[in-house]
Amino acid sequence: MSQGTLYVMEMSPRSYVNANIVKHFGLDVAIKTEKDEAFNRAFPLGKLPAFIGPKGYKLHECLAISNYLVSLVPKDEVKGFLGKNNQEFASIIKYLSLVNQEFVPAQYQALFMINGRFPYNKKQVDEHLANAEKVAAILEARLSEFTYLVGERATLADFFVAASISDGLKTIFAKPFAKKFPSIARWFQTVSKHAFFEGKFADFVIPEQALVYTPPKKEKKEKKPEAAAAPKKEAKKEVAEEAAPAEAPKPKHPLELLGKPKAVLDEWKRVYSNEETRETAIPWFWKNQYDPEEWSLWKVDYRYNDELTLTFMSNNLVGGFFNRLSASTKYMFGCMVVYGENNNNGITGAFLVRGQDYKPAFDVAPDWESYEFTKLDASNEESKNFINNMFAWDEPVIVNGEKREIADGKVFK
Ligand SMILES: N[C@@H](CCC(=O)N[C@@H](CS)C(=O)NCC(=O)O)C(=O)O
Repeated sequence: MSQGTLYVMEMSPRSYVNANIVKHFGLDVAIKTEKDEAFNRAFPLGKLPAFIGPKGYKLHECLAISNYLVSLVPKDEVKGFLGKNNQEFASIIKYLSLVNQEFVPAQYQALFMINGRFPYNKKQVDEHLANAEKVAAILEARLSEFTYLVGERATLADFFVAASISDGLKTIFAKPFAKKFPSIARWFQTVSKHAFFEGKFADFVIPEQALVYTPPKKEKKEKKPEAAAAPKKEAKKEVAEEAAPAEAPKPKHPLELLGKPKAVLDEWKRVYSNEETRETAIPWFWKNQYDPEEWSLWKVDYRYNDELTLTFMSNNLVGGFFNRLSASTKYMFGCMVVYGENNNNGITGAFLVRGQDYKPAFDVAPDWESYEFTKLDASNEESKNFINNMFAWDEPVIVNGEKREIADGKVFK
């Protein structure tokens, strides 16, 4: 009889450590990477991993699940995975809890602010990094004297902690962290190569440089001529007046000056959303929407692809960019995709923009300069194919002559 179903988020260490327990010990547990109805019914919190066993037994919380999964392994096969006595067992729980509770949240909060997924706040990033390092210091103290965290052989504590720390090691910690905590670095090399991980970290390299926050390059705001001419002592009052939305005339988007185009964008956005992309929407676009007199086409590439790590994070970066572009929704349409795989991906896309210049449409987003803009000529077959492919994103994209699978994407509409 099946021992249950484990629901996981593939790229999350909390999840894949549990999945690897199932695989390593050959448990008869189904692994699901998609939430289904049974999951939604059983787990109102919706967090992964989660487990449903026979007779309606349900578990969430990765540490509880890993404990239960190991308990399913026959005694003679479990080989000290949870320690060889009560004290070792309790010490394993100590490290699991310490890292899950104190280290993992700090590490990801810092990482997500540094890579642009969350709004950046230097003070908070520094606090999170300091908190993560406090935990690292505890691990370092143990590992400077012993090969493993508990006892004399690798246990669940080593696997869980190594997996948890790996996302930070390859991004925000990197070599400077490895130098500061040399025993952790040495231990990570040993544990990550253990059969338990089935080669997951075979190509893992700790980068020389830690990922740092790259602030969006803001353009200097031009002063309004009237404001500049206003006498200084009036300044305070003026600011107060400007801040009152009812009285301040809303500045017009520069593209408003171009007047109404013949083909309104909303119509195209409706067709794109409702019709089959290749069969109907794309032919409609070329026939009814694209008029080179009124619109231009742009290839948009992220400039710092080599800093991207996980594909879902790259896609979130695109999402953030699109949010910041919202003031230009009326004047453009586009799709951006993430191609490649974790730790080797890039962002590219195609946009239709009102007018002949990309800048007035894009510079509403403070991070527009993180992207490169290349004008596309629709009479060129290759450019046209690229645009079609970005709108449909159903085929690999060619990057530097190489076919790259599209992992994810977003539509700006
Ligand atoms: N306290 C839970 C936390 C689980 C958790 O935060 N899971 C994340 C992935 S690492 C998740 O499911 N996030 C998706 C969501 O919040 O919807 C545990 O230790 O297992």
